[in-house]
Amino acid sequence: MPYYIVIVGPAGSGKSYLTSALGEWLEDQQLSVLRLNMDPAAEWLPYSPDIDVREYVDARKVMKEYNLGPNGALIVSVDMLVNHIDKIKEELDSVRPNYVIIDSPGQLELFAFRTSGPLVLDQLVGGDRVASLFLLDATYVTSPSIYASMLMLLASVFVRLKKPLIPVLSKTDMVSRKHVEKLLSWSEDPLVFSEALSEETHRDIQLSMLAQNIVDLLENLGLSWIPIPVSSLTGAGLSEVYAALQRIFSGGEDFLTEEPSGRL
Ligand SMILES: Nc1nc2c(ncn2[C@@H]2O[C@H](COP(=O)(O)OP(=O)(O)OP(=O)(O)O)[C@@H](O)[C@H]2O)c(=O)[nH]1
Ligand SMILES: [Mg+2]
Repeated sequence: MPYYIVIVGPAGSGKSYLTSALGEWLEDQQLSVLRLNMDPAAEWLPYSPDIDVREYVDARKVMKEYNLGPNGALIVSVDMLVNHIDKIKEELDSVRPNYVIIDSPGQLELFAFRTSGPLVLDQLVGGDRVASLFLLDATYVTSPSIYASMLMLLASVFVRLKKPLIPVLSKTDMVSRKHVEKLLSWSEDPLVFSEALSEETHRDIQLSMLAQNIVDLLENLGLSWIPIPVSSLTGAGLSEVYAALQRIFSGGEDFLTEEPSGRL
């Protein structure tokens, strides 16, 4: 059975580009990949999806038909997907790839925090092994407080999706090496993170304590919070992402899925 990789993250964080880059990387390792676009509102994708939910529900049509705004249309569209799950699953089962990469909808909160998003995902994955990649956009995480809020968002998404979750720092080719190193230093040492947060917030005691509280929360949830730096443009970090996925899927052993099939 395939392994499922669900790519989640805030709007514009690089989900679709990572779907594309990771898909190509896996195919380079002679693994077959099925790319599933789960965003009914996607206008353009940097890859050609093997399964596309827009063929079942198109948010643009829903918007016109029901006189809704973009967010309302996305909510209704994801709700409507529930009715098409059997067909989508049938499409999936007919291919039997090694990996299924699911590119999730742009509006994270409409997907993860409402009822139907996680429901659709659970029905798609069934009992197969699954891990999610949570994207932290390196161009966006520019201060300790943004980093803190992103880690809390990561915890919230984990609580909703209930899938093993790997934090990934996306778009690292767009920022300096120094910026990436600074970010990693916050991740690797709660004291450094705490000090940075304290400095940013002019020594606000409660906010300074937040760093340790967040680290404790993530630790208690069994989550790693040290992101893997990647670039979908250069391919940097993709092998580390693969290794982290393998650790989840197979307890560290690097083996193929049970029924390896040819390239798609
Ligand atoms: N330089 C660089 N740009 C990237 C990378 N990943 C994504 N981008 C750019 O970031 C923008 C958003 O990327 P997407 O992959 O569409 O992001 P997304 O999370 O799928 O966006 P939504 O689905 O709209 O929420 C695009 O303009 C990409 O060109 C990267 O690794 N490097
Ligand atoms: Mg996208």
